[in-house]
Amino acid sequence: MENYFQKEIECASREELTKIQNEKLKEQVKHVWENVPYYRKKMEEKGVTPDDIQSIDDLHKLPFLSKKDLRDAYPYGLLGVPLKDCVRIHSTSGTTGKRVVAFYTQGDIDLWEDCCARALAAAGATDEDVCQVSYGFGLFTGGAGLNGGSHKLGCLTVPISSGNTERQIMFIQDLNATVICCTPSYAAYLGESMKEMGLTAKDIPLKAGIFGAEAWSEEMRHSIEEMMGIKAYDIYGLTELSGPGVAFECSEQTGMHINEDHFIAEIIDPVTEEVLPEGSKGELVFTAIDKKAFPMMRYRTRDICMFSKEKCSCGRTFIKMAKPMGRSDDMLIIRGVNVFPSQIETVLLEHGYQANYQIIVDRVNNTDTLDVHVEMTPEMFTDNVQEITKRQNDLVAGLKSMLGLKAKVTLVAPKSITRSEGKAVRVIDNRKI
Ligand code: DLL
Repeated sequence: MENYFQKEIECASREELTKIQNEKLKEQVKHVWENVPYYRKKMEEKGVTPDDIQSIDDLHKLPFLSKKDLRDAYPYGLLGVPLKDCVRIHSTSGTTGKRVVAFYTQGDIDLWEDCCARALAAAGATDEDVCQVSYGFGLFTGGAGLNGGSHKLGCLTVPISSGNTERQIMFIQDLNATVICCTPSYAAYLGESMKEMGLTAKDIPLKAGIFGAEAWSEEMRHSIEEMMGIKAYDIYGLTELSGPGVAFECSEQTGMHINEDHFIAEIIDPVTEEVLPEGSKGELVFTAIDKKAFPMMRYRTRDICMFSKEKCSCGRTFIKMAKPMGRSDDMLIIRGVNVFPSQIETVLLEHGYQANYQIIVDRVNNTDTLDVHVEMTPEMFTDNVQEITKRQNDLVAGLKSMLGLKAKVTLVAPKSITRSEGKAVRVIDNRKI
């Protein structure tokens, strides 16, 4: 039986949802107009006033916000409430430029935790479960968000944070953890470590995992599910919009339901900024309609994605987003060809490798080079040069057919690529362009 946290709203009719969105949007536009001079100026420049926004059909009239705006307004320029009404900040893990700092009122945290509780419930969690939260705690939103959601649902919550893999496995076994939350790359690492310790799925009490914060493929899902004997659910979110829980997967596992009573989603053409028709692939844009301290209006996520409005067997009526297919800003352009790291990952997993790889891009004699370092699994590890060459050639052919590009593939020993306890570092771009 499907499990919900807030069934009434999660399964509301389209009419009810639209009514909620219309009302919240109007109120939110008034809120930013009155309290966020930075955004009011943008509206004025576009000749839009709150009176022009009467329903979600008018959303397209509003100006966008982008990462650049967040940088320009750093740190307080987009605050929607007095600082004394804020109770917490979180920040992105970005490595370049200023980090994004997002602010929360107690009410904002409350609705964020509701979103995370919905995600956990959709993965089958109840107050009978022990939920190990192995996302990082601190400025990163993963730990705090899922921790709050787990509390709301009444799970026995284990706020262990990431790292110390042996202790993670010991707690899972000793405390009988049934649900685990972490990045998919850390889940894969945990799975491998369990295998090395001689543990099989039967020795591990886990039944579900909530994995997100980075791209992961279907193949990786199957491999984690098999190693841990669980069902692996995807969860999506970003700091600017609270954190995890903007969208979450249900038992159907065919996309993530967007929490539409809190976030209105659009798909735009990243170049022309036009809203694209249903079913198109483009950049995801979100408007947070009831978050007060950091009210993001038409925020350009840079994530490339598409929606599905098909009826879902789980009973939820929220539209679904596909797994993000890459970011418009981490798309590599190699010899003029657009390459997403996720495409390379798909080829590796199809050939029986785990998602332990690194993509190294460089420019030699004015030509881009693409090197992919891939770890062999312990089962395929060998020092037979012929065997390794054959394996490498197979991957070169697979990548050529996926990308239309010749890559150099180097197979490396198991566990020789540095593991991440949070988001994995997949790409090293040495080009000085
Ligand atoms: O990663 C929030 C989060 C924490 C989501 C835990 C899920 C679980 P940021 O650090 O601000 O926030 O990074 C946001 O990560 O724009 C996507 O590019 C990427 N991302 C997040 N979830 C997924 C996912 C958190 N399920 C950025 N699949 C987003 C693919 C994801 N990419």
